[in-house]
Amino acid sequence: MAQAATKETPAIEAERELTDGFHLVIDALKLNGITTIYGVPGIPITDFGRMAQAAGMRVISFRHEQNAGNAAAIAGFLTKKPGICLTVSAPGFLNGLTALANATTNCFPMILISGSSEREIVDLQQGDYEEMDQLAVAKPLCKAAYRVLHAADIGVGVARAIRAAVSGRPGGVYLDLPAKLFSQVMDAEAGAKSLVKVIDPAPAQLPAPAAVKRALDVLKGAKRPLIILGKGAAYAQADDAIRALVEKSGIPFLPMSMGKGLLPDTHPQCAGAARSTVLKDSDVVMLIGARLNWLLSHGKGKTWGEPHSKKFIQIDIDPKEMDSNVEIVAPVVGDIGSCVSALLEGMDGKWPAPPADWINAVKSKREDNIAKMAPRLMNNSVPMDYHGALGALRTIIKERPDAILVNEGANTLDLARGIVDMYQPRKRLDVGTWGVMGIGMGFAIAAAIETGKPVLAVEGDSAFGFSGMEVETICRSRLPICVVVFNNNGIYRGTDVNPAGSDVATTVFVKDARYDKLIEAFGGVGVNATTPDELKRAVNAAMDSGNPTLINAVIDPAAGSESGRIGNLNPQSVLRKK
Ligand SMILES: Cc1ncc(C[n+]2csc(CCOP(=O)(O)OP(=O)(O)O)c2C)c(N)n1
Ligand SMILES: [Mg+2]
Repeated sequence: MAQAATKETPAIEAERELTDGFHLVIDALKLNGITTIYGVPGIPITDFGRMAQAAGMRVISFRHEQNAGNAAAIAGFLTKKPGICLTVSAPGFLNGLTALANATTNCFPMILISGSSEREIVDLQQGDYEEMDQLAVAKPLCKAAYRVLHAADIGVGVARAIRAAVSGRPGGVYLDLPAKLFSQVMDAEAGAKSLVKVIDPAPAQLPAPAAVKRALDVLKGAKRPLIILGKGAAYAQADDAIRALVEKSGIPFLPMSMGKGLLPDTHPQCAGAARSTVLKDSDVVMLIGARLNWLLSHGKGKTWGEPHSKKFIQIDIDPKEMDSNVEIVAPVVGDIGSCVSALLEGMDGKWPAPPADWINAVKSKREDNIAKMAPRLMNNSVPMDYHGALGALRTIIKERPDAILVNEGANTLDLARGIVDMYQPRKRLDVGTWGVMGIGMGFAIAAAIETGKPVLAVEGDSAFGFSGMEVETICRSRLPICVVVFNNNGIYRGTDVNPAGSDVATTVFVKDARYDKLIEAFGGVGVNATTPDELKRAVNAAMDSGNPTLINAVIDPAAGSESGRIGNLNPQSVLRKK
């Protein structure tokens, strides 16, 4: 081999010793174990995508950057490594930015890498192709934003982006790579040396022993304790320790939407079906990776019973989270795995069980509510209502607990959250902190790619529309994704009428649309399901075959309610009531 090499011309040898920006970015990502990119090609990153594929990376092209960004974000949530979204300049960047901001809000680690136009021209606003000062635009919307101008800085730039995304509270990072950077050339050996393999990108952050003791003292004094598990707890991948803590304490737990499945929803301590009772009547609440934001009514008001009647313990990696809405009497700051382990260690052998009257009160409320719901879930009405259709899907997830459930919509979201029990951690992926529509197909695609598990995406017909074109991406990549569109002819309901003019009402879509036909255009399987039995059969067939499938589930247009379960957040006009 060495001999053959010496026979080559000096020109080729010289070329061999050079590298460039394209290759350095690819090498930097690969060196850090990043193997998948979600994006949309175009100037100046088309060749970058090609070269990344040639270098053995998985590069999945989407039909819109927002969906690629959502895919990257949820890849980050599922793997604890930053998901990568790759876009072109200005418009592509902006399309990806919504996903980056959403990832930051939800504490998902991702890196949006966008090509950008010539700095000299952008800075003088001389009108370059897709001119925009992307770094300035991104900054307020993400956790950190960096620009790399020199090939020799690519290693450090990528390292900083990775660290910023996953350390402490995870979030979105923007990495601006100007077009010129990609073709910049440097000596290959110096280039290789300039790369940084990030050591310990998300260092453990241990809680102070005094904070752990304080929390345990408060918990021990509780008469009606409650544990709330947020999606931060799911992200932590400290599943065994969390389960051990909950079970050793004997305390009822309430999972937030994406915290569902950390312990099964059918666990005897699960208070999911007694939510309003436990929030109102508990006296000590321990939050694990859950924030006291709007989803928990900010920790105050009617939902929480008597004012100031509660003590909060909060486990969070971000010290600024403490006291953000109400006083936290026992803050435990650190990474969730370390905090939960420290709490477990601090619970001595005979930790007292919570008072029996509290446990029994929660249990009887839960059983009442479950019994009340049961007949509704078995109804076979045609057209289907949400309960009948979700009753069928609930059985499917029970039988296939390792499938991933993606869920968005209003009624479709809120009712599925309550009805479909989850059994394993990180299996429920949904609209998160913002209640954003449009995550569906991006989340489903990345979930299938990152985990290799089958995915069931339960989508309101409106919600589906935000990312529906990605069924082509699903078919192209032959992903085991079954999309069920809950088709009630519109947003919340399909029955609104415009009182004036000829345009249809703002919440209403084409009546009796056949979403199943969309996927057939790309070679997927389309099914129209009008009964719970048909729906169940079609989903089971999709999950067994692994074929990309879209089921149009015909739902009674009158079945839903305004904004699902959060209609109270709508401002009201006094004039409207005239
Ligand atoms: C990006 C974004 N745009 C708009 C909304 C407002 N919104 C909330 S739910 C929803 C759609 C609800 O309809 P659908 O998905 O059909 O669910 P349904 O209640 O009909 O089951 C919309 C548009 C949002 N949450 N996010
Ligand atoms: Mg709808």
